[in-house]
Amino acid sequence: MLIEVVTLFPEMIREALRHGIVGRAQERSLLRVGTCDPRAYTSDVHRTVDDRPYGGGPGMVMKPEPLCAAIRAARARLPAGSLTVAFSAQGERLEQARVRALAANNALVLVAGRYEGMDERVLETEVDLELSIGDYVLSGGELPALVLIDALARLLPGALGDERSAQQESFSDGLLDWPHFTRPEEYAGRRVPPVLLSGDHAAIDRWRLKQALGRTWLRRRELLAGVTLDAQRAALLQEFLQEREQEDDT
Ligand code: 9D3
Repeated sequence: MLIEVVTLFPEMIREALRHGIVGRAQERSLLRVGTCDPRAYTSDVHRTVDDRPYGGGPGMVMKPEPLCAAIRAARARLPAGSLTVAFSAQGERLEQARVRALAANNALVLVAGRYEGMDERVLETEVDLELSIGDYVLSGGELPALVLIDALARLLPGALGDERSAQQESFSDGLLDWPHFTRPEEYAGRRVPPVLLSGDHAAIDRWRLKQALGRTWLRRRELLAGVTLDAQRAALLQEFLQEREQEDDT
């Protein structure tokens, strides 16, 4: 997958992507991320990329010409027809289903805004899709672009280095994770659930699925609307809730 990020802070993008799974995906050439800085497409001595908003008010707006030139230069480095995605607080909320859909593209231009935003005409003429990562105020689109790149990289075949993802997906897709434990067996006066030490893999799978269902019910009930609870899962959730009531009584 080829990605070009249009940004006034190219170092912020490059630095962040050196680490972990995304860094390894780039080393393995599963992913290549380039950057394109609108400041390189200015012609005035001050290399101006922003200007005051028409109509007045606080803050500055990204000027259309250098931003647009950078987007076009980024696009020219990629195969024809690449999708252009801009990050703004006005965009549609990014969710895993959208990440999966975007992972089907072999090239993307990601546009990270700064200041109060980009001139609306650039969004209208150059951008296919506007995305937000959630309802909180950030300083620009770089972290959102990095969030998308991270989520995309994990879906590239070979990026995780094992088949874990596919296996886990069929088992607990759409649910929260079960609790994880590692050594020591007792920590802070709390023991690891005995079933995890039993070596009974069927019982362990059953316990994990039960915990995943129970935690999803307790913490993110709305997620259960998106998964089908077959008879076995419904029974496991009932078991979880009954065990929890018994714990509350003791
Ligand atoms: C007048 C109010 N503005 C500042 C408080 C609104 C505003 C402008 C620019 C709010 C945020 C930003 C910069 N944010 C992004 O570029 C952004 C973002 C975000 O802030 N939250 C979640 N997702 C995204 S994607 C891009």
